[in-house]
Amino acid sequence: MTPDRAAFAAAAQRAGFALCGVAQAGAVADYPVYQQWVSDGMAGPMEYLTDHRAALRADPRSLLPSARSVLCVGRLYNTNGPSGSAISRYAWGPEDYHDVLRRALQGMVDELLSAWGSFEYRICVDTAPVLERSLAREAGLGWIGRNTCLINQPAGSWFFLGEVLISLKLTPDMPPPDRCGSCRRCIDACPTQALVPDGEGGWRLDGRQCISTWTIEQRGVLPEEHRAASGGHVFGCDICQEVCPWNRRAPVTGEAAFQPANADPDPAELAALSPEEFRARFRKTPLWRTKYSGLLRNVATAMGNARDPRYREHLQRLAEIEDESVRTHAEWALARLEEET
Ligand code: B12
Ligand code: SF4
Ligand code: SF4
Repeated sequence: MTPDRAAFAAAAQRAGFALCGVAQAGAVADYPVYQQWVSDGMAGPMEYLTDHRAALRADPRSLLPSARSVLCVGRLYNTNGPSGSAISRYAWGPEDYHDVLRRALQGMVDELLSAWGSFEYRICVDTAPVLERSLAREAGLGWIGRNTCLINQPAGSWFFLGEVLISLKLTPDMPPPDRCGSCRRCIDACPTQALVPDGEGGWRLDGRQCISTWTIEQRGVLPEEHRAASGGHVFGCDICQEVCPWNRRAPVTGEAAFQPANADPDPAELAALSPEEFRARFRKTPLWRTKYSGLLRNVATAMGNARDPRYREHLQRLAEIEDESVRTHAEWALARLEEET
């Protein structure tokens, strides 16, 4: 059977993807944007973006030489949790989205294999060296906002992206128009001025300045100015999406994996976790990425920035922990408490 888009759309919907579209597998038009971003040093500590894998992003066929199309999907993760949480919305659920999307994409592929007959494929979710937002834009899933997120007109931007590179040719979709208009809310709201002009009238995210990089990606002791600028953020940052008007009426998902289990944790409770408790609670969630010491380091920073004397005893305990980053941040936080009390 010839591969038809309707069968893909139906399979994507059955697999729980609210958004889907097709991009051609070929040279990615935005790759020069990526190259410029990397050569300007904006990847900061994220070496996986700058090492030998950087060049693979130029064309998805570097991952699957037989690829002719890219099936792009988006999965909603928005729920009715609190805004301004110390934990980013994408990490509230009891399960890691990589596992959820991969499983669902495999289900979708299995369905398409029986409909279309055999084809070669490769599933990608986040970690593969592909320019997911660019491909999704080409596949018509949304436009790139000034906050650099992919935004869909009815769905907003609270969704994950995934792709299946396949060896079959499908008719590609068209990118939608940019609907940021004259809005600048994300740029004005970013507490660290991480959204910077690209010199050509557009905007890009300087990864060295983003709270999300510091609290999720960067290991070890953070520079003092980054500690103070991280505010109450313990894992990631959502500010430039929370202020986006396109997220005002963003749909919510009922998917169990993304329900807000960790939306509003008590910092004192997090600070008191043993390594075993951390493992039991977060092993299957995105928070696992920081590991135990990374989470405690971030909790210590947030406690220092809260300048709440009730955190003193917790910080004193963290200042005794063997890991250098936790100790250093806890000592810094204790000094910060003294500044106010
Ligand atoms: C590295 C990374 C980060 C870094 C850097 C983010 C960044 N903006 O570059 C950090 C740690 C900061 C980060 C943060 C977040 N991330 Co992230 N991240 C990635 C990752 C692994 C690579 C992104 C990358 O290549 N960055 C380099 C820049 C240059 O690329 P880019 O932002 O994708 O931009 C491309 C296009 O947008 C386009 N483009 C951008 N600007 C312009 C301008 C013009 C004029 C043109 C023509 C094109 C263009 O070209 C670029 C190159 O292809 C992707 C997964 C993947 N494999 O793609 C997830 C991904 C982008 N992240 C995601 C998410 C959910 C987040 C967070 C919300 C998590 C959080 N709460 O902390 C935040 C959002 C912060 C933000 N405003 O972007 C989702 C985004 C979903 C969406 N709707 O957009 C992705 C796709 C993961 C996924 N599979 O769902 N992330
Ligand atoms: S995630 Fe936060 S720190 Fe990063 S660009 Fe957006 S508002 Fe700024
Ligand atoms: S806040 Fe405004 S400028 Fe920023 S991404 Fe949303 S619509 Fe675009």
